[in-house]
Amino acid sequence: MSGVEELIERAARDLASSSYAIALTGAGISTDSGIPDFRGPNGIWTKNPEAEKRAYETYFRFLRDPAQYWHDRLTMGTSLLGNLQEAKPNPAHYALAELEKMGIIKSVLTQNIDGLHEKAGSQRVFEYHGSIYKLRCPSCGCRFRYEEYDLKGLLAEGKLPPRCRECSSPIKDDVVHFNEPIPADVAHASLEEAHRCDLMLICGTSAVVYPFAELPRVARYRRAGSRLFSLEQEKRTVIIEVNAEPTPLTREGISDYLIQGRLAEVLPQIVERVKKLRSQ
Ligand code: CNA
Repeated sequence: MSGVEELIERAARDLASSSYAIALTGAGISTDSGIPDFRGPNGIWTKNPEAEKRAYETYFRFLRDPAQYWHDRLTMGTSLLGNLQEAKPNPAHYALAELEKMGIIKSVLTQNIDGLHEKAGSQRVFEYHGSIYKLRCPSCGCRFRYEEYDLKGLLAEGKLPPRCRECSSPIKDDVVHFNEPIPADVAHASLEEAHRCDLMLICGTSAVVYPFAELPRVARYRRAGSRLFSLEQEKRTVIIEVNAEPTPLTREGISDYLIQGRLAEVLPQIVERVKKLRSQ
């Protein structure tokens, strides 16, 4: 067995014996669906650091002038990530959905905004940085589908910005931009999952964007006695990374081991091994 095969076997055994496994995912799980990541060797920020600097302004532009923000969104060019709506899940997304169906993975906490986990069949997904398919009210937290608003009509009638149907505040896209707080509901639910899990499978994230990158640390260093802590989970959380390259989690020893490879190849192999173990 090669080193990677041994680690795939180890991950399958760890998953099969876990009682509350969760997956954390980042842009790397969607590169095989044709969506570029940000910080991999061909990432958007790696190739265009100026675009990253501009992205730090986006949320402030919304706060300063929501009508102008929406005007620009509706009248200017395409997204940096291309046409995300066209993208299809790849074998890595399906593998996580299958592990959930098998009762092993209890939730997916994703930084991705592309909706591909749901398209692959994952049921319990927390979209930490929002979704391209939704709008959100920053004041009261309500979310709406894009179809519920006639944005082009509001633009034509000079009635931007769109307003929340519950509290009338200006609403924005659900995607969380730099400097924007993580919506309270997903922030709270994700923290709870990180406290609760006994296995964390971290897939395709450079683990440098906070507060998401805090979640593996929460799982590693959670303290006995926490309100969210049950006796059953007092053993050390197993933290597995699957990534094309080492990350700060690897280097700081937050993860127990790294399976270095392509997610669309590694995750389906893990699922196959889990199935074999279960049938023995
Ligand atoms: P990132 O910082 O771009 O890191 C991606 C990581 O995945 C890197 O370490 C890569 O080496 C690794 N990687 C890339 N492709 C593969 C692969 N096929 N197999 C294994 N590993 C791979 O992305 P993060 O998610 O860590 O950063 C968080 C940002 C990125 C969030 O705000 C996201 O919203 C944002 N983002 C999302 C998408 C999406 O929704 N698909 C795409 C690009 C960026």
